[in-house]
Formats: sequence, C-alpha cells, structure tokens
Amino acid sequence: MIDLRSDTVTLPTKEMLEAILEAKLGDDVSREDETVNTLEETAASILGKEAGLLVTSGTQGNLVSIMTHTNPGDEVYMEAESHVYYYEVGGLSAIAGVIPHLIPGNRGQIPPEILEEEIRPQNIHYPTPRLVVIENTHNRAGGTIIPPDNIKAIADISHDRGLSLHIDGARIFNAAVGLNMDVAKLIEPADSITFCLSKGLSAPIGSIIVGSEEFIQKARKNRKMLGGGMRQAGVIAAPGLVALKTMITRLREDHENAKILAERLSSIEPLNVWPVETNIVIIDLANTKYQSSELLKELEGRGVKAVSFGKTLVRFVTHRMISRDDILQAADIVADVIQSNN
Ligand code: TLP
Repeated sequence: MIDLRSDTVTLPTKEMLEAILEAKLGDDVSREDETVNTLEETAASILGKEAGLLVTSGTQGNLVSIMTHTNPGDEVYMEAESHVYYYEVGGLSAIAGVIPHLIPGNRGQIPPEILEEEIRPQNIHYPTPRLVVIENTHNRAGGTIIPPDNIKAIADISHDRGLSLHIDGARIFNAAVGLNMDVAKLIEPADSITFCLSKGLSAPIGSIIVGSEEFIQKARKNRKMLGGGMRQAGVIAAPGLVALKTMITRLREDHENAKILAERLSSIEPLNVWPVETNIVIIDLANTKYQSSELLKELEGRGVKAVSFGKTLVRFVTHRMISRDDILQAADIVADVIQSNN
C-alpha cells in the first residue's frame, strides 16, 4: 500500500526504538524525567525560546497554548480554515471557552491590513480580543509556507493592539526547510508555538510547546488540568530527541517527492493541482467525473491511500516511508483511474 494519507503514518525508526530502551526515566509530573527535561530544553534552544513543554499531541498543544494566553470569553483571531478551528473538535470553545474570529486568508496567510481592521476595539459590549493564531505550514491551504514578513507583520499588529501571537507549527520544520531558513529566526516574532514530533519527523507520539519561562510554567499547569501530566514520559521524549537530531534536514526529500507527484498529476488533463510548497499536494477533481470519496475508494482498491479535503478535493502527503518509486507509481495509478473514467 502506498499510504499518502498523512505524514502522521510514519513509524519510528530503529534508532528511536533503541533510544527508548536506553532512556533515563523518572516521574515527569515532578520534573524528574531527565529525558523529558533534555527534550524540552533542546526544543526550546532549537526554536530560540526560553522553555519547552512536551504534550501528547498537536491538538493538546494548541489547546493548552490557547488556554494559557486567554481567559474564557476572550476572542481569538485565526485564519478561516485553520486546523485549530476546523479539526480540533471545537476544544477552543468547549474547553478554553474562547470565541474564534475567522479571517479568510490568502493561501493560508492572514492579510495584515485585514487583521488590523478585524481586531475589535475595547468596548463594553465586545469580547476581549486576546490572541492571534497562525498556522505554518498551512494544512488546508495545501502545506503553504507563511513567510517571515507575514509573521512579522501579524506579530507587530497583534502586539501593538495588546494581543499575543501563537503559531500552530505542527509542520514548522517543513516551513523552515522549504525557506532554507533558521527555524528560530522564522518564529522569532511569535510568543508561543506548538510543533509536532509525530508527523514528518517520524516520532511515534508527542508535540512540544515553546515560549517564555513564565508562559511555559502556566502552560504546564493547564496541561495537568487537561490530564496531560505524564509520568515516565521519557519513553516518548527519547524518540523525540532522535527525531530532532535526524529527521529535520531529510524533509527536503519529502518536498522533492511532493513536487514530482504534483508535476505528474498536472499532466493528467482534467485535474487541477494546487501549487506545492512543502510535502502536501492537493488536487481538485471539479472537472472530472469523480467526487473525492469515489476516487479515494478506487485508488485504495489499486493500492494508493489519500484523504478527502472536500467534495472535490483530495490531499496527498509525502513522508519518510514514501520513496520516489512509490510517487511515480501512485501518479500512474491516479492517471489510469481518471483517464479510464473521463
Ligand atoms: N493534522 C492531521 C489531521 O488532523 C488532519 C493531518 O493528517 O494533517 N495542526 C496542524 C496544522 C495539523 O495538521 C495537525 C494534524 C494538528 C495541528 C494536530 O495534531 P495532532 O494530530 O497531533 O493532534
């Protein structure tokens, strides 16, 4: 099976599994797990922030971050198709108690001048504007990179108006590798960021929040409230450390494979292929006879898995367990299926 559903399907490497056996463990709720402490310090240092916090998932990382920046009833500004709004079970409202204020973006980027207009003034009738969330890379926009000038402009407006900036950086290393830029420099204007160890970086579990010492101290307590206080979490942190050491620069290969897949798919007459910037390829089937669910069923029957991103949209994600040959084969299968039915 050529599994292009997500980079979340990557399995841990042998080195990661061996690292688990060797890990120095302790009770992390009491900060006694040396491996977790090392991972949190390493992540904070790579991302250029004071402190880090290991969480179970990207969803938990974003929720803990939102809770830490806000009070119930506050307003949080985000791009209209952001993962936090679209795919995180409404936790920001159900649990953090905040109101999402959606701003339609341009390939995932919030236009700074629109943010400026949208942030409400202080008024007795309004919720308190408190936080802006951006997503980098932007998943539903097609793995697009939010560039440093946009991040800086959004941060400047947020800070001028007294709001904080959080980045959902589930795939921030894809953005940094795509830009060929130091990740710390890229995210420097943000107050906090969550990134995932368990996507393209191939670790089995875990995400990390980084921010100021004070922010992380508060976030640690919120993580505990959400049931995310873990004990010998070094078994999660050990493969995470290997991921940070060995998996970042190779993301380039995934990006190259995504480009090749997109090029091949573009040559299939009725398909509209979105521009590719990192490891995500989205195709639009509007000019074919297929809806995404039908095409996915046929592809699966032929050994290729992908996911639906809407009635006519299908997403493919490249990752460590997909080779160049897999890509060429998958593209041929898509061509075959579409052409035989169009
Ligand atoms: N995204 C998953 C699915 O939920 C769709 C995927 O396969 O892409 N932020 C972004 C931008 C994400 O893409 C994801 C996961 C998360 C946060 C949440 O991470 P997890 O799955 O660890 O909770």
